[in-house]
Formats: sequence, structure tokens, C-alpha cells
Amino acid sequence: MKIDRKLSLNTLAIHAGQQPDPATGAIMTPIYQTSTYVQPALGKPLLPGYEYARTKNPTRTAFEQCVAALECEGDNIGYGAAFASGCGAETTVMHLLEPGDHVVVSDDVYGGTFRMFDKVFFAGGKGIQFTYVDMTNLAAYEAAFKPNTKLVWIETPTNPMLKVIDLEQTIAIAHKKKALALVDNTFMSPMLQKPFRFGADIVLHSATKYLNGHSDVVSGVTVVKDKALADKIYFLQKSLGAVAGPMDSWLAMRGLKTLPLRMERHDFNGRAIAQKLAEHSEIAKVIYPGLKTHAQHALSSKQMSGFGGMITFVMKGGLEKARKVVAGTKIFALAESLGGVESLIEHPGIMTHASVPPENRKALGIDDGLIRISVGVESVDDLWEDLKIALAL
Ligand code: P1T
Repeated sequence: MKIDRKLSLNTLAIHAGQQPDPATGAIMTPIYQTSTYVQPALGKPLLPGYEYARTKNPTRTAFEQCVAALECEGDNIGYGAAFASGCGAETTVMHLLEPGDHVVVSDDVYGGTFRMFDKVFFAGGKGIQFTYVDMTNLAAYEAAFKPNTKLVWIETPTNPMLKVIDLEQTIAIAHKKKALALVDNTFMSPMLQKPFRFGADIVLHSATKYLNGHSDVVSGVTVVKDKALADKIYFLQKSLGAVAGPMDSWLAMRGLKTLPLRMERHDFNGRAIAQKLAEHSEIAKVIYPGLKTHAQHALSSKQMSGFGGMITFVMKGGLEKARKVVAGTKIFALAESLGGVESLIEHPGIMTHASVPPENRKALGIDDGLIRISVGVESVDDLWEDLKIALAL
């Protein structure tokens, strides 16, 4: 799209990276379901880069540019790269590092991210060191740096305890220490949190979640603003090969078109359900950045433009009660994942964070009675009725 004016994210979500197909005028970017491109002459592809579809695919490029435009708040500013999954994006970023490098990681990251760092890049003999730290404690965070720290991995709000990390402060400290700052923005999406405003170097998403939003694609994305860093990521993207396929890219790009609408409703429903849960007698604690009781509520209100649809709560009756609740809902489906239009419920200790050792889970507060919900975009009254019935079982 070639418009010089600054466009709002609502418009960019629908148009960025996309133009009518020059061959037919089709308004939707075609699914270029091809593995290769015919070259008119030896060593002269029709378009630069379009030699083999692991390196470049026009559907993937359109999706990458659309996400980049949303994170960078403008068309043609940043550089997106799409991968076969969020973990594929993470694997690729980790290859920016060398054996002997050190990473400072927020202590409460997605269980699969922890597993990758701990079992593959550390214990797996790749020689990368990690320090997991509660980044809401800035003194502890700063003390975690070593002379060989090259990367800071910030997930905020954290998964599943929804701790909110101060992006401005943590990124400034990372830069003072000459480390790159990566923000996993999966839980908020670019609609509710803009890590580049705080100086992030890399923004990463599991596009499986809010970006795609319809629970029918597994995908991941990185966005950077710096051309030299983008070139390194594109080199790793094609060399490691964990690329997003054209069909998945197309579906995720279609999902992106309604991201602004969906996030508004996730946020609206999330606030309402969190408030109701906080008033419920069977619940010991509700964690939601939008509640005044949240430890970083003031920071959340400043740093995010909404609180989203992720809520964590602890049942007074522990595991036994939690089992009944997660099995008892009818609209909230018992499943891993989040960020789709449909509401999901899960037990992090047994499901998404089972790969986190029990002692770490205990230290983080991932209690046996802890339940995580991803509030979808259904009617909030129907959602609350569903939870209310299950909470009474
Ligand atoms: O599942 P995948 O697309 O590979 O994304 C990994 C990932 C990365 N970052 C965050 C913050 C995530 O939450 C995830 C995946 N999370 C779940 C599947 C989950 O249920 O929490």
C-alpha cells in the first residue's frame, strides 16, 4: 500500500503489506502455494530473492510486512520474519548467539520457552548460559547481568503469573549493559502494548495466539527495526528453515485484519470476568493487570493501552477443586493455547507449564489450584454464566 500519510493500526491491520494482485486485480493476496520460481535466464530470477520458496514467498512476505507495520506503527518501517511456530521464531533468534554467551530471562516464561532454553540451548550442549530472574525486581535484574550477557528475554505480562515488567527500565538497563532486548509480545499483541516505543530491539510473537486469533494456525513472527539485525534474522530464517508456509501465512494475515476489533472485545470481556472472579467466594486470588489488586496495576495502566483477555486465578480448594472447574465449563474449552476468539481454560501446573520443574513452579506461585483462562470474544454474560456454574461444582 502506498500512502504517505501516517495510518492508524486499524487501517494497517487490513492493508499493510498487501496490494491487489497485479495479474487479476484480486483484492486478496493469493496463496502462492509454490516451492520454487521459474527463472527467465540462468541466475536471473524474475524478482530478486524469489529463487526458492524457503528464502522468500510473496504470501509470507505480505504477512511479515503487515505484522511489522503494526509493531512499528507505520508501513515500510520495520522488518518482519514469519516462522513455523512461536518456538521456531525463538529457535531462530537464539542462533544470533554464540556458545559462551549469556541470556537474562524473565523467570516466568511460557513452559515451552523454558524447556527450549534449559534442555536444548543449555543442557543440550549448545553452551549458552541463562539466568532466570524476577524482572519486577529491578535490582535483582541488574545483578543478573554478566560481562558475556548478549540478550535479555522479556515476556510481559508473564505466562502464567501475569507479572508486568517495566519495559522502559529493563530495556534501558539492557542497553546500558550492551545487550539486545527482546520482548515477547504474544499476550498483549501490538494493539495493547508497543515494545518499540520503549526501545526494544526484537519483538517476538507466537502468532498462533492473538495475531491469527482463530486457533487454526501454528505460527511465529519476529519484528526488528534495525536493517543489519533484520539481515541477520533473514539469513538465519532461510538457513535454519523454520519458515511459515504460504497457507498459514495467508490465514494469519486474514486473522490480522480483525485484530483491532478482537482485542477490544478480549479486553472488555477480560475486565468484566476478572472483576466477577475477584468477587467470588471460592477463589483465593485473581491475577489480572486490570485489577487494582494487581502488584503492577499502576505500571500496567501506563505501559499498556488495555489489559487483554488473560486471567489467572487460584481456587481455595486446591487441585481437587481446580480439576472440577476446568472439567466443568462448557463454553470455556479445556485446552492449551490462548488468544483465539473462543474461550479456553487450562491448568498450567499439569498442562502448559508441566516442563517447568515442580520446585520452580512452587517458587513462581504456580499453585496446584491455579487456573489460567483465555477469555474469548463470546457474550460476556454467557461466559460468566459458564464459569459460575463450574465454580459451584
Ligand atoms: O506455540 P508456539 O506458537 O510455538 O509459541 C510458543 C509461545 C511463545 N511465547 C509465548 C508467550 C507463548 O505463550 C507461547 C505458546 N504458549 C502456549 C501454547 C500456551 O498455552 O501458553
